Amino acid sequence: TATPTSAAGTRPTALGTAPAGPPLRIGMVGYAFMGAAHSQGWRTVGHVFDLPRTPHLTAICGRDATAVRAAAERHGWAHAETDWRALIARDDIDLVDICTPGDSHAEIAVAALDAGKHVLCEKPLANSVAEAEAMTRAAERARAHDRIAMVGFNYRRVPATALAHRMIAEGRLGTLRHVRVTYLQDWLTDPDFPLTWRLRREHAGSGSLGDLGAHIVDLAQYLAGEPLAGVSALTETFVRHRPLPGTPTTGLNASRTLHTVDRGQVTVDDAALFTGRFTSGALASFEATRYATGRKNALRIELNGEHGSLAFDLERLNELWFHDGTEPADRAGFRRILVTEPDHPYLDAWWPPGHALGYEHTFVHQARDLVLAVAEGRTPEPSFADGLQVQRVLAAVEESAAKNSVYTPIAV
Ligand code: SOE
Repeated sequence: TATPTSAAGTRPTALGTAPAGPPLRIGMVGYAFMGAAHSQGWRTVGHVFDLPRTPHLTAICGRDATAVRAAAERHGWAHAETDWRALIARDDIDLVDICTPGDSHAEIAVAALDAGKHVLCEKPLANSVAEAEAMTRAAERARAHDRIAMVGFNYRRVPATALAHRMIAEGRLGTLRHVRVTYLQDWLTDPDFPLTWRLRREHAGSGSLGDLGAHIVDLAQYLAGEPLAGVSALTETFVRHRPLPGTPTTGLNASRTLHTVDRGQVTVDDAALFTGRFTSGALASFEATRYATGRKNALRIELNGEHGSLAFDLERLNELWFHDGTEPADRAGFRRILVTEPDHPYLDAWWPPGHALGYEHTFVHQARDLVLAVAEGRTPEPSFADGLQVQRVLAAVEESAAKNSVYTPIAV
């Protein structure tokens, strides 16, 4: 699948030509939603950005031989494997990209790092703090051999959130007071949605908390530039039993044809709400749910500082809203920055000014940042240590929710 190189050592790209660097041979484990998204990132990145190394889609791995061959064909991978250990053992793989459910992250990542591969691992880093600690120790061991590990919090790679990060680092907000974050989806509102792996603790670790909460904890800490010092939480599972995925039982509609009449127990949270305090004393609130009817992928964050505020909504991801509180009061107010210009993060490589990007570009940017870190031999961000810290926040949320310790019931 190597891109043809001309005699002059350049290759055609979407936007012109780019030098062909030495290959960075990728092996991916998993081929469902995230596998497809990461494949798109690896396939595209060398055609858009000038990179010191050129990603090659060398091999993709999954347990179902027919399905993984189809995925290889569809996404442009040269080889298909059915055993991740065989993938790691290949000497034509430099970097292992883990796109499986959380229950296999630790085993695959530790084995890959110990075998001398670089690793990219989907979020959340693991299903428990203990697993994340083992992964972080493996990343530290690998660092001694110039191998690096990154966790895939792709929402850091939206140009608008990267611009927010730059503006906050420049001090445009001053001392931070509030961070308000929600991640709202609605794909579980149907009580007959089947009991897939995301609803089972043994596979997913937790529910909305790990799936969506991990993203907003990472983004909030990344933008605030500091970690959370403590949390107080409530979690809830609204629908406790759901149809088991299995033999077709009814032909009522396409979404129900794969369910059985038997129901199984949902063993994760459906929603998580928590408040938190950053180490500086800034206060934060978080909400992660799959029951926000009508909200599809609404990751919203607002930060208020002593000199200004920033606001972002993933459903309008080319926009960043900024209130500059140092402007004269008679003209100050939130204004929209259209984050589509060559001066904005990542955008000098894309289209002419004013041309919008989307969700899938975050995976291209993630691949770019990782290739640069590999070539420069530096620990990428977010590192496994960053992923571990998020895992600790998730564990604290579960602990607080289980204890109900600071939740004060109100008499009715
Ligand atoms: C499903 O809730 C999901 O696909 C998450 O797993 C992703 O991490 C998020 O980016 C979009 O929603």
